[in-house]
Amino acid sequence: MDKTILITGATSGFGKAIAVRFAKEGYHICITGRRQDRLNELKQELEGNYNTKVIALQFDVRVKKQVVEAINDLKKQIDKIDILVNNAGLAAGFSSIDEGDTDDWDTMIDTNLKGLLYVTREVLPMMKKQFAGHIINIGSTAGNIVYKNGGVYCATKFGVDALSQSMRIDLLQYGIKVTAINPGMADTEFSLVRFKGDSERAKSVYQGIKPLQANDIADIAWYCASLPPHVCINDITVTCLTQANSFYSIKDADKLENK
Ligand code: NDP
Ligand code: 8X3
Repeated sequence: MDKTILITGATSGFGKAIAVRFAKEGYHICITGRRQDRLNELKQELEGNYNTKVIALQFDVRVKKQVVEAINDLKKQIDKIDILVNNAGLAAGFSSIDEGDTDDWDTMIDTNLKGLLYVTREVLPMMKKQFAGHIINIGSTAGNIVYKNGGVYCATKFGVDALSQSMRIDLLQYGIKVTAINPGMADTEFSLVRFKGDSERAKSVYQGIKPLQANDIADIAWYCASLPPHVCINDITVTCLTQANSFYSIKDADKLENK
C-alpha cells in the first residue's frame, strides 16, 4: 500500500481513532495537533504497532502562517496525499446568544471554519496535480438542526456542511471526492473541552445515553474511503441508539440494551 492520509486533530478522539484505523490498513499517516507530547506518543504507537511511516506536524489550524509552513514542510517529505480528514474542531462554552463569551465564538469560528479552509487550501494543489483525492470533513448533527445554547457551534457546523457541498461542486472537475461525516454525541474529549476541564459536567452529558465511540467514526471513515473510485458518499449522519437528532435524545440506554 502506498497511500497517505493527513488527519487534523489526531491527538485525541475521532482523529486519533482514524489514525489508528488507517495505520492498521497500511496507510502512511500524517497526524497533526497542537499537543506535541501526544503527537510523539501516537507516532511511536503507530510506527511500533503497524510498521508504517508516520509524520507528525505540530501546528494550530487557526494560524495561517503555521498551516502554510507545516504543509510546505510535509510536501518536502511526501509526494502525494490521498485523503485529507478535516477533523480538528471544538465547541467552547454552552450559552445563549445574549450571554455567550465572544472569545469562545472566535475560537470556534477560527478553528472549525477558518482552520478547515486554511488546511484544505494548502493541500488542494497536491490533489489537483494527482487528479485524485478524498476530503473527509467532520461535521455534526449540530450542522443539521440547531439546539439551545449551541448557536455559534451549530453555525460553524452548518458552515462545514455548506463548505462540504460547495467543495464537492468545485472539485468535481479534478476527480476529488468530498464526504461529510456528521456524528451525534460521541464519547471523546469534546465535552471536557467545551466545559473547560469540568469533568463532572462533561460526564453528565452522556449519562444514560451510551454515546458513539471514536472507533465508530473511524470505521465509517474507513468505509467511505475504501469504496470503489467511482463511488462517493456525500454525507453520513450517525447517532447512537438513544439520540434522534441534535436536540432530541432519551436517557434510556440501559433499558434498550436489555431488550
Ligand atoms: P476531541 O476534543 O477529543 O479532539 C479534538 C481534536 O482537535 C484534538 O486532537 C485537538 O488537538 C484538535 N484541535 C482542536 N483545536 C485545534 C487547533 N486550534 N489546532 C489544531 N488542532 C486542534 O474531540 P472530538 O474527537 O470529538 O472532535 C473532533 C471533531 O468532531 C470536531 O470537529 C468536533 O466538532 C466534531 N464532532 C464531535 C462530536 C462529539 O460529540 N464528540 C460529535 C460531532 C462532531 P490539540 O488540542 O492537540 O490541538
Ligand atoms: C457535537 C455533538 O450534540 O454536542 O457536534 O453538538 S453535539
